[in-house]
Amino acid sequence: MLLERDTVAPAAPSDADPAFRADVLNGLVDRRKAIPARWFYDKAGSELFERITDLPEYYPTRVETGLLKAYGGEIAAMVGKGRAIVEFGSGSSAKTPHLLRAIKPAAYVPIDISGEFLRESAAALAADFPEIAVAPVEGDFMKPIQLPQGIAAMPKLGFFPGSTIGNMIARSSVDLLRTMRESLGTGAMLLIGMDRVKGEDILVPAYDDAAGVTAAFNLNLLYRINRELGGTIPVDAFRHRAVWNDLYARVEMHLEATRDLDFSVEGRTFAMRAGETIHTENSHKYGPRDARLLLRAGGWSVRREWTDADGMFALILAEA
Ligand code: AVJ
Repeated sequence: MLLERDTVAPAAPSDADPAFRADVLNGLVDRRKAIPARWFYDKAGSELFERITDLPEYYPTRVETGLLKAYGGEIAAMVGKGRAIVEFGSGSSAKTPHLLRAIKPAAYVPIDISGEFLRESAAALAADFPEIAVAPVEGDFMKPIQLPQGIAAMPKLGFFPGSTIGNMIARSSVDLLRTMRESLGTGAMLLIGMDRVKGEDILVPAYDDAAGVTAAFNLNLLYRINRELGGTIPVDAFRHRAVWNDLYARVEMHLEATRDLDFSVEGRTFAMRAGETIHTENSHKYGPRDARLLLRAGGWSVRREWTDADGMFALILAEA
């Protein structure tokens, strides 16, 4: 007797985010598999990222927060009064209070793709700063942003901390800087954080911590694919890898298959050999002149730069 057998997983009813679905399926079909880093940030991923920022090995958040605290007064003096602050990829908005206290803007617009996370942090900030109009915008900051009505007339200060720009290859970061310039309008300024090139002995542990939080952050992407796209990825057959790519001046994160395996996502099947990886993140690092050149290419003139004593991280103020 011929046994009936399910050969293909039934396609999940596609109430999934179509952009997520497209990025995952296109990324897995490629010979060199890669999924854009922006998909790390579902609720669990955003929470894991917050834990990363507290890790002893992950210096960027601590150093940048220190710079904001130390130089908030100088930044405020150069930025002037009456601006609205627009933060790109605000996440938990953890660094924002330091900037709001120094600059005392009329309005604050956090933009983030993780809607739930965005609303929670915006509400907390609004309670702490009752004199500032807080107007969150849920969306992808890579696309031109329609800013809320009330703040359209105010001059803007874009705030793009955390070296988030480092997730983009050069061409995309130039595109983004130009899009930001357009979204922010005439007379805009931009305060951007950029992580510096430094030794592998510091860079690699920052992305491969002893407690395994970064590994959990990376692997969470596979759980998200399984959950939201009806995937059958054997997550325990993957391991987290962080490597310094010197030619491209970036730390890369990968998910490496520890054995030959196959799985399906939305009814399509994929096979991977042991050692093959899914490339999940680039985190580019910049020398002082690299950073300034990138900003100029994106249409911004650098006004000033602040760094810590060890030159780990830079905060750069530019104007349109
Ligand atoms: C949020 C993009 C700045 O690249 O350092 C941290 C993300 N990935 N650990 C970074 C991240 C792994 C982070 N950014």
